Amino acid sequence: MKIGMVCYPSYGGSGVVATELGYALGERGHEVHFISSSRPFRLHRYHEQLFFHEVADVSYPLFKTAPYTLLLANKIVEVANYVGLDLIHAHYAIPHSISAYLAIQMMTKPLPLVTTLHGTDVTLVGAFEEFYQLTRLALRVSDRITSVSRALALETEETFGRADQGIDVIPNFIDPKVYFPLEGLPGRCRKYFAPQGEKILAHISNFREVKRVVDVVNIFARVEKTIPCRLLLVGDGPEMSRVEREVLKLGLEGKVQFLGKQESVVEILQMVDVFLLPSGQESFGLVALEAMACGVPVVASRVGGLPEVVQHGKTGYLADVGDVQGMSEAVLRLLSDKFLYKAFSEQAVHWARETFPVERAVLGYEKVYQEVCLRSNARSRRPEAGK
Ligand code: GMT
Repeated sequence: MKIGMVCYPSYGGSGVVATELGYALGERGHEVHFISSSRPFRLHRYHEQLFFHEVADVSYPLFKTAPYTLLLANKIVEVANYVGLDLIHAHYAIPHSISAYLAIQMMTKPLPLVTTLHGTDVTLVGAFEEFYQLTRLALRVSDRITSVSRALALETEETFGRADQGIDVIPNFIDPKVYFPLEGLPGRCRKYFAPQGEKILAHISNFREVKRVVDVVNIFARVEKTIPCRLLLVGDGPEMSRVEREVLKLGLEGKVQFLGKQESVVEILQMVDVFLLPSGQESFGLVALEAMACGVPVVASRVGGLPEVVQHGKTGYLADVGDVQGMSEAVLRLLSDKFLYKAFSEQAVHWARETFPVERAVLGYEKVYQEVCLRSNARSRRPEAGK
């Protein structure tokens, strides 16, 4: 199949999922055409079945900002005509499914549209009154809707009503050939960050308010009073200044390291002891899965899709949003009992590999693609009414 993959290029789980799915589909012989404002950040390995089409950025005195949704729609039509796409797979309803829908209206042979919901498109953006009708339209005009967790599917149905065709849950996934623990070996840079053998806690995100990175710092502050440890903060975003101020306020500057945006996080995860994800909302929490696949237990909030990803009391611990005390106690429990820690670490790897393998997700998406294409072929063969 020739698939038009529309996604955000910037740091974030949805772009990672679209890109990794693209590589896996390429391996299975499909042709994948990424259409985005710039090259998705994980699309760096050459693959003969993968292509990238950049959406132009035009400036014109009348435009306050470039109308990206329209430019994207135009690009989708160009790519579809030129390469002969079989379908469009939009990651994120707003604006990608809307652009794809507009593009389809411009085509002589309309293509099927698959939309994957990643979370903030429904829980935050979609629920804003300003985007509500558009998100509803995106859901209605998609031939198939997939969601990355059961919680998100449910929330979508609660917010927008039940979609005619229902929502297929295809959980996010990992490739264990990429995400694996460094058995018995200390991570490469562990000595650099924790020279006295301190434990390492870590958090990776885009530092948006929803990630509650200030909670991460406060959890760390409580843990390090009892157990010598270091905190690695990976990523950047709007909350960065607030987080830096909190670190200074608590006098933790020698113990907290800011690593900024990193393209590959596996080397970091492989040297970490506990991963923290105290988000206020999380439809899945891909980075928690990546951490578990590297043998790192996760302490996270009991919210959204996280309980589907982290097994409370087996691969990590969950606590209520904002329960800094509960989360720090959970970290201390893990770090002060080496038998418990080993069991959690092994269970995390096993759970991540068995429950979220890339192969299962690719087969799930392939099935959805085949079904929408079959249905659309049947539709185009159907004689028009009255003829
Ligand atoms: O979490 C973010 O801020 C980024 C966002 C994205 O669009 O990349 O993540 C969402 O999609 C990821 C991939 O499906 C999920 O793992 C994240 O849980 C989800 N984020 C939220 O729901 C806040």
